[in-house]
This record gives sequence, C-alpha cells and structure tokens, in this order.
Amino acid sequence: MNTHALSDFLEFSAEVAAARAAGQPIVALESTIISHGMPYPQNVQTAREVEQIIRAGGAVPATIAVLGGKIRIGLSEAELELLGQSPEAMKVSRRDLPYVIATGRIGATTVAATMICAALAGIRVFVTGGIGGVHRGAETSFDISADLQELARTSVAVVCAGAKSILDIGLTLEYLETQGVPVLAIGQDNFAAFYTPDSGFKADFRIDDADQQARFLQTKWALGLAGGVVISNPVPETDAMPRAEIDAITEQALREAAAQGISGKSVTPYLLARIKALTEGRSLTTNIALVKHNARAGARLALALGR
Ligand code: PSU
Ligand code: MN
Repeated sequence: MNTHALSDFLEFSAEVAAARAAGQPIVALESTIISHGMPYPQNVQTAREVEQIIRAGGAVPATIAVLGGKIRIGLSEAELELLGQSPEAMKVSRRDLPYVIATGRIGATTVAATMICAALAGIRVFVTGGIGGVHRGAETSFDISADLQELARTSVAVVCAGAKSILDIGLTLEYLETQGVPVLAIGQDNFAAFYTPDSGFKADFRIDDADQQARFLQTKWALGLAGGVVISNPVPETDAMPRAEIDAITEQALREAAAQGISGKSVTPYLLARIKALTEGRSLTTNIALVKHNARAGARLALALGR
C-alpha cells in the first residue's frame, strides 16, 4: 500500500526554501483573503505589499495556497496574480484540503487550512486580517467557523485585527476559552473588532512587546499545550471605520444575507462584499490598512521567536 503524509504534498518556493535552510524567520500568509476577501486588483496589490512589509521587517513571507495538487508554501508574483483573478478558486478549509489536492484545482486557504499547512512547514507565525468565529444566530444555524477548532489543535500564532462584528464576538471568545485558546492583545486590553479597534470585550492577556509574546508562545508549546494563539492587533484609529456606521451597515448586510438564504462557506465572502459595496469601498481601505499593520506585528514576532 502506498502511504503518504500530508507533508509529501508540500512544495516550497525558492525564497522560502532558502529561508528555511538559513534558519531565517518566516511569516505565513493566507490566500482566501486574496481570492474571496477582496476584489481584483486590490487583492493582488495588497498581497504583494504585505509580502514586502514582511521582507522590510526582516522576515520572509510565505503565502500559502493549493495549486496543481500541491500545497504551495510561498508563491511567485504570477501565482498571486492567478489566485487573484480566478473566480473558480475554491475557498479551502480543513474539510476541503483533500478534495482540492486530489482534483488539482486552485485552492485558496482559509485561516484554518493555512494554519494546517504552516504547521506542516514548520512555520509558527501567521498573519491575516480577521479570523472566522461564531456567527450571530449560531444557536440555530450551527455556523461556527472551522478556524476556531483549528486554533484549538494546531500550534500556530495567528496575528489578526480581531474578529468582525458580522460575528458574535462574545460567543467567539467564549468558544476560544472553552477550547483553551489564549487571546493576546497588543496595545490595549480589549479584543479588536476588525474595522474598529475595540470590540467591547476583554482579551485574555495584554502583551505589547514582541519578545514577551514570543516568550508566551515558547512557554505554551514547551509545556506541551498544543494549539494556536490569537494575537489581536487593533486597526489604527486613523484607518478605522466610524463605529456607528459600520454597525448599521453590518446589520443591513446580515439582513440581506438572511433574506437571500446565504449559508455555509458563502456567508463570510458575501458579507465582506456587501459591506464593501455599502461603504462605497471604504471598508476595503480599512481592510487593507489593518492587514499591513498586522504584517508589521507578525514580522516582529517571527524575529523575536527566532532569537
Ligand atoms: N475575514 C476577513 N476576510 C477574509 C476571511 C475572514 O476579513 O477573507 C476569510 C478567512 O480566510 C477566514 C474565513 O479563515 O474567511 C472564514 O470563513 P468561514 O466563516 O466560512 O469559516
Ligand atoms: Mn461558516
């Protein structure tokens, strides 16, 4: 019988392979944000700029996706462009990985799937925009992002701007607590709310300093406490959306999603696109700014972990 490990399906870009050989700090990046999170061409432009910010911060970026039956760790410019311009790209979470690999389709990895691939590749820091969470109304829809289960089991630190208010942030934090996932906050005590800095809910531990964050991660994993850590990095005030406006627009987008019967994996992309349209693109500007802000924090953390 032929046995394969998921790691047999990994393929590294030359840049990431060289960084691994040299023991340089590497930062993982997801690809659903490119294919399903932002429109073309801002998606590809942002992906490139985020990679540049990580390089400027002294680390090596590894954007992760599935192409040609392989989990690709590090993408070329042309591959970023392909992902950004392929409406047929699948949104790939843990459940979907075998399908997209076996069929050779184009797969854009979510937070959950990117964590899996990053861990396989030995990368411990991952930068994204926002994590998935417990959706509002989950008590009847059961819609809880697989990102949360992945955080419970896979040992990767996820630097994000919190969770969006399209989600039930209180329940998301309760779920993470139950699963033993620590939520660290940078720069403030509260957990961030993606478009706005303050969700109104306290994070578990405020740790501003990257060396101290690294010490926390090393301690957790040295103790044998496998699993991820959420690192909440609030969007800078100057880039944030007005709270009242984003709240009203979120409510409207949620009502429209319900009226249209949107469900399953389409919910998050639908809401993101509607919020962008309803804010006439201003939510996209905020989204881009917060991802770049996270890239700086992620590079600092990757360097600290490498020291
Ligand atoms: N939040 C964003 N942009 C995104 C996503 C979340 O602001 O692109 C994506 C991430 O890839 C995340 C996924 O892992 O949506 C969560 O989807 P779901 O709720 O279907 O689990
Ligand atoms: Mn869902």
